Amino acid sequence: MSNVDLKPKTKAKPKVERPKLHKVILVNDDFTPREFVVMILKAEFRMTEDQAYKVMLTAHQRGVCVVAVFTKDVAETKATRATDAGRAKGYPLLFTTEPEE
Ligand code: TYC
Repeated sequence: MSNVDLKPKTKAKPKVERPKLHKVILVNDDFTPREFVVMILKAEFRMTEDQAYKVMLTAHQRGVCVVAVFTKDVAETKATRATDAGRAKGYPLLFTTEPEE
């Protein structure tokens, strides 16, 4: 029993970095109707009427509002889809993305 192996049977995993999340940002403009912005927020970002209205109003009053954070790919896809939905109606509605600090 003097030669019992007391070494741990599992190896410590080296820590890996979590991928950076990216913010989707709603930008205000003077032309897109409020109700249209709310509709897009509900459809593309699965928000409730109340959540969508608050985000729309914040962008309207302050110029921009963070909508949500996602992995880079998802953030860019959603921002593009939401922006394109506005363009399809002739509105200058804009969603941008930026990495979180
Ligand atoms: N400012 C727009 C209006 O008064 C509404 C609006 C809000 C548009 C937020 C874009 O990101 C936006 N009709």
